[in-house]
Amino acid sequence: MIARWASLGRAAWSVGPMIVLLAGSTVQAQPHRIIVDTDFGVPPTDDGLALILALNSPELEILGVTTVAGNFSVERATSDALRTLEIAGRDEIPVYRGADMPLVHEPGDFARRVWGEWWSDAPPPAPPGGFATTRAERETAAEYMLRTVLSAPGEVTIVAIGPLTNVAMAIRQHPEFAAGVKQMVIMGGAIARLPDGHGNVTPNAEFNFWVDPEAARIVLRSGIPISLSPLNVSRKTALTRRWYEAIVRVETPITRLIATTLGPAFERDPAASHLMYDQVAVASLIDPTLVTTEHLYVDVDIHPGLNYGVSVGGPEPWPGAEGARQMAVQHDLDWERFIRLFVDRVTR
Ligand SMILES: [Ca+2]
Repeated sequence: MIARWASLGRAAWSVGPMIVLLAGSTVQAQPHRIIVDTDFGVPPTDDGLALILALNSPELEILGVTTVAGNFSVERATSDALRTLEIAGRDEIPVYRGADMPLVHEPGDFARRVWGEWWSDAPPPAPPGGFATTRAERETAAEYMLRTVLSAPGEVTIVAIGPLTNVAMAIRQHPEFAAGVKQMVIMGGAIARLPDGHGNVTPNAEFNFWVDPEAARIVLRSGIPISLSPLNVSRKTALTRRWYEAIVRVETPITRLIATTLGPAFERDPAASHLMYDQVAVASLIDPTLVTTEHLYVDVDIHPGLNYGVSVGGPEPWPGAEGARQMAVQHDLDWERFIRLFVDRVTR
């Protein structure tokens, strides 16, 4: 009998090793069946590289890609996702267009000045090589998530690497959705209690949660088992020229794309270094032993003003966070093993 990792007795986060020992031999467990929910951009954006990592990893089976407004408009996220799948030769994977705006957050002058074009209604620019010949599906992202999860309760994992608008809408649309999701890996938040926990869009707020704080709070409070990949762990990464060169040394359609889109940055500045936010979230599902976690209650401030979109984590609930749930918070990373896995997979 193959031991199910879910029975290994871990609390809020139950992903164990994908390889189980059986009578002295190693056996590949079933791949995680995942939906990738993303504010996508063509590689080398972190979403683009994270999707390539997922595509080339046998531990993961991508059921569908859902898009959301975040780094870019949802229209650009969608056309870039379709084109990237086409370049990767994986355009059989369906893409579902999601929310074009956060649940509540209205874009102001600050939003238009800082990073991110979630508010933009400009037509998407053509991705490298032109728009994909494939189209997004007719269903919305939330409809697709609902249908997929409710038809296979307890089997589908959502890897959410953008604002959480689509997932919050699915939770709101059906009372059994949250209980049906097997687990989520979420890139989002910044936890001041742990090292490197400052924000990246406001002093304390991380971008994904700040774009849609109300959605983040709905998802974090939903009871779905969550592994949170906040800025604390993203900041343990550095995609430098050394690793870029290891990638483009291998010739594939994807590495040629990366050479085209990332090469100029290293030509301008050989010492450039890029954080790998969404790639860590995906890698932590491929191999949970890559990250160190601490179980904390995490909640998100949805009050307009100073702390809008700020995530706060603590060992016990506190006044104002009575509805907060405990989750595994990633805060450290085995960098060498992570980057070697990343380069190996991206160059396959
Ligand atoms: Ca993202």
